[in-house]
Amino acid sequence: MGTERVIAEVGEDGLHLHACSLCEAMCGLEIRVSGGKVAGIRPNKADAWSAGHICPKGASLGALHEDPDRIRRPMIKVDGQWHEVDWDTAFRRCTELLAPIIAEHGIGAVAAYTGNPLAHSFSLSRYAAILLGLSGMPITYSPGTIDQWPKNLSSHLMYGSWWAFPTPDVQRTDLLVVMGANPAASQGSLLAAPDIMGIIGGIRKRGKVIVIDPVRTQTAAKADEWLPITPGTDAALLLGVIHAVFDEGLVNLGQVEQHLDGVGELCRAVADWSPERVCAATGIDAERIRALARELAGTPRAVVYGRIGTCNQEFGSLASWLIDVVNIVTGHFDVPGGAMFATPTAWTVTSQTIPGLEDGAPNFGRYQTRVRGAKEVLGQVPISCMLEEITTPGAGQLKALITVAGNPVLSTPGGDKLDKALPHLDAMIAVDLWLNETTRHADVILPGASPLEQAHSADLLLGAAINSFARYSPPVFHREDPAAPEEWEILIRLTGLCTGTPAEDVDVAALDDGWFDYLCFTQGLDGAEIRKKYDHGGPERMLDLTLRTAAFGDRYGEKPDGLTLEKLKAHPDGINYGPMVPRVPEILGTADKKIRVAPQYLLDDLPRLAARLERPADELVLVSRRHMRSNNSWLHNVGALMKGRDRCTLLMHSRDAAARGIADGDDAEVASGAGKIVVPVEVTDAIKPGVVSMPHGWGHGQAGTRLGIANSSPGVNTNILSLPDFLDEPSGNGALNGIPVTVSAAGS
Ligand SMILES: Nc1nc2c(c(=O)[nH]1)N[C@H]1C(S)=C(S)[C@@H](COP(=O)(O)OP(=O)(O)OC[C@H]3O[C@@H](n4cnc5c(=O)[nH]c(N)nc54)[C@H](O)[C@@H]3O)O[C@H]1N2
Ligand SMILES: Nc1nc2c(c(=O)[nH]1)N[C@H]1C(S)=C(S)[C@@H](COP(=O)(O)OP(=O)(O)OC[C@H]3O[C@@H](n4cnc5c(=O)[nH]c(N)nc54)[C@H](O)[C@@H]3O)O[C@H]1N2
Ligand code: SF4
Ligand SMILES: [Mo]
Repeated sequence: MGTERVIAEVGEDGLHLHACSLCEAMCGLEIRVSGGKVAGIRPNKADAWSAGHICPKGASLGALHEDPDRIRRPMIKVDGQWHEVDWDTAFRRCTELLAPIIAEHGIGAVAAYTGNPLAHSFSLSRYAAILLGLSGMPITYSPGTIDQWPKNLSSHLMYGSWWAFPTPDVQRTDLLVVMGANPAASQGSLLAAPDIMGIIGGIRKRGKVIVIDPVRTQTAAKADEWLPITPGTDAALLLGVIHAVFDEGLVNLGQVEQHLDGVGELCRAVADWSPERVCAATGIDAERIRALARELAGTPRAVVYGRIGTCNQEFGSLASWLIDVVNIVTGHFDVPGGAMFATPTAWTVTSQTIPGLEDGAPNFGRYQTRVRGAKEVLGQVPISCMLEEITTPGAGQLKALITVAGNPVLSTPGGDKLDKALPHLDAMIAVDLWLNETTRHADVILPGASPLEQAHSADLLLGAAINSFARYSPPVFHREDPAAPEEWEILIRLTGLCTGTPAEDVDVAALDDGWFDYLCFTQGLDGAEIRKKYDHGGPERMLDLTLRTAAFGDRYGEKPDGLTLEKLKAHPDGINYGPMVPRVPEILGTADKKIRVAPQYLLDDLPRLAARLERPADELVLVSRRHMRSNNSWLHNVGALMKGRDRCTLLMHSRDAAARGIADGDDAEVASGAGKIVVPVEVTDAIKPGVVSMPHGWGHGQAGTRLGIANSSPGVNTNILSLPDFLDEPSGNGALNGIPVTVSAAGS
């Protein structure tokens, strides 16, 4: 490999090996530091996982770190003015604000919203669980219910394991069907794979790639075939495919056959759903649907992969379930080249079963929301409920909010109304790095470290990784204030505060030990004994535990060659244990170790889909999209990523535009049952007529934010159009795709 690399110590000039925390591709990076500043970021070709892949976002981590707008010291708001304060003052302020609310109204008046970056931080994700689990807050919110909740639900019901997601084995498949995902932008979701578009290019060379999406995305443009589908009808299409598989005698249950329960019910359930019945609603010919069934059944290594377009929609749970069913009935489940379960190198708290929900029971609605009466599903209620819980007076009204790494004002349905409601809270504490559309409403902002001041190790995403992989990267820089608490400590202090101890007095080490002991207990280990092996607590101790007690771990000496954090640190390019392996039945959490292919809870939702087929077609519906150079709402403050033309546009088919007298670049007014926005139109033929598409995460330029670059190209917030009660009913997930809208030339 040429000359030996010399790796610099934390904070020193020279070469650092790090990893990008922005998406599931988890690219390994070489970061050159000179004069205490980032001099260059390149892909690490020797990385055992990503082997030299990078995208423009990874190269921008230096700009994120150096962003003058990034919050570096805690801030408190007094009489509407922000003041930087020391940490002790900030924690005292949290106590002053929260303690009286809890004393008067109880902990039920406090809620937390924990956002997407948690999934990319081994530390935040492990410690957020303390806040969510031990603070006593009865209801907490997250973007999970505008993301993958339908998939959690189908995995819970089918496999008795709510975070076990069948992952397409893209490295070894010869036919990939992509539904409602655009990896060319997202780089893969619930599919951790480095250079996913390179892998897809490889599938095309040896086989075929089909994209089912209302938009001819960059992924579709690079595929063999694009099947434009009517938004929200994936479940109907999949039922048609499964019907054809049974009808044409193509069923092949493969090696999981003996582990399946409910195949008879499945066969009866799909009997009514012929391709001929669903073709009009889906917009895909019956013959094409039958041919798809034959292609899938006839290709030894084939797989259907569905992602956010199949979740964030009216029938997300049915679609999530049926994607797995198609893979099962065509012999592409738990086998190389099909849908497989990953073997994570470290386990996460999400692998724990929720008490009362063992065995994949549909035991939901254990509590309801106060205002809407929305039922809890897997411990979450729809995020759109948070607004009404703040604005509706009465016993149980939400008086205080803690946000951790989230920007619900831009990211969630009705964010514009949330924006108006947040100032009415009695207290709001934000754990965040920027003064943005949400955090501007806080009373206290507690900043964590920049991505280059944090150690990195893959976490949640290992559960959907195409190779079993582990890597630990130390921070590149020390924090400016070496005494600043890390985010895990902030979360522990807030947890303590919720349970009655002033934040500044919380015994951080005791809570950390208690949580560690509990995690040890779940592994059959005695925490007090195990703790003796460590001279410090915190996330690294937690990471070591979860590595050592996972599939490749040394189990504290039982398997001397096994993985430990120490060993991982000696391999800065990471350790790759190779591709996915069959895991049925061992992975199943169902009592009888069977896969439930036809859960009654989901069968009960079929009449709702049948009613949808009878509904007259909407004139126009809105779907969402992502762009390679953004990351939900929070990368728009990086100049290098904002170059080029405006990305916050409405994509509209030329026929639909012409019918409304709209030309490319014109401003249009888009209206839904929830609100109205004005946005420039990009006229195209790369979208199904009757569908328009907008990116989310825009709508900057709000007074009181500190986002110099983002605010100069603000865009508009598409979630003003999202309907708070338009849901995938079984999971409570928001339907942010398929929203009926009208579009007219602005000012007409
Ligand atoms: N660059 C970048 N990468 C990201 C993110 C980002 O914001 N920017 N966000 C990250 C996050 S949080 C996530 S969850 C992932 C998501 O990753 P992906 O699931 O790949 O998400 P998108 O790129 O939005 O692609 C969703 C596709 O679904 C299509 N679609 C909409 N409605 C329907 C429908 O009813 N049926 C079908 N079949 N398709 C439909 C849309 O047209 C779109 O092309 O990306 C992650 N990666
Ligand atoms: N219309 C529409 N809306 C959508 C979607 C869609 O497809 N369409 N997708 C949805 C999806 S999948 C998701 S996941 C959500 C995302 O919803 P959110 O998680 O609420 O939104 P983000 O924009 O990811 O906000 C991340 C926040 O974390 C902060 N942050 C970044 N890094 C760190 C860190 O290390 N520590 C801390 N404490 N804070 C940090 C940022 O400043 C920002 O405030 O958006 C959803 N909204
Ligand atoms: S954002 Fe780009 S560089 Fe970072 S992990 Fe994803 S693909 Fe890699
Ligand atoms: Mo997401």
